[in-house]
Amino acid sequence: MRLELHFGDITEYKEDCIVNAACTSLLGGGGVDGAIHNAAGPELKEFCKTLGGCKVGEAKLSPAFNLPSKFIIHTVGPRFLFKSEEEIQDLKNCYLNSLKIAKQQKLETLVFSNISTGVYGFPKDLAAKYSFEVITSFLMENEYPKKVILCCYDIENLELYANILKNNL
Ligand code: AR6
Repeated sequence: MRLELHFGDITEYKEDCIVNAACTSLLGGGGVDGAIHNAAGPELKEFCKTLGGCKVGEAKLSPAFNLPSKFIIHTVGPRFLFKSEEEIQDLKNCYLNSLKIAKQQKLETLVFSNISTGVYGFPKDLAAKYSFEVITSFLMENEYPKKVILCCYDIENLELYANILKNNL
């Protein structure tokens, strides 16, 4: 199985790379971003200052410093404001661009947080559906990453993905 569903804290994973739901400055914030910056330590913020920010839908790589994983991909999800096609495409691009970095870097395992489904208010059911579509089609066409873990931190996301997996795998 190249796709796994987990319930847990992404900062505790010891894998090649975790994916952060960041903000455009890449300098930290609340939610999973705050948890990752806290656990990685102040060096992460210093490194991120050199990255020149990140646009919505794009993704950038950093070391993971004090975290057990090796790398962090920071991607900036869309706010769900206008329920527009552009916002949906931006969310898909977060997943796609993170997967492309994992492929370029030959990362074995990539652990995704549920991008945009917290502070940014993207409906969890839609985010689960679109992320599942992007991840499964990428895995079918590419050797790397070898494995993707969907790391849920709330029961609603866990149940939504569990239903999708049950119906599609
Ligand atoms: N491990 C795994 N998932 C987590 C963790 C954790 N430790 N903590 C929260 N989540 P959010 P967004 C889940 O708000 O909606 C920040 O301030 C959480 O349950 O972290 O993309 C940034 O700086 C939710 O499902 O990210 C941005 O300004 C998911 O992470 C803004 O929030 C995403 O929720 C980004 O908002």
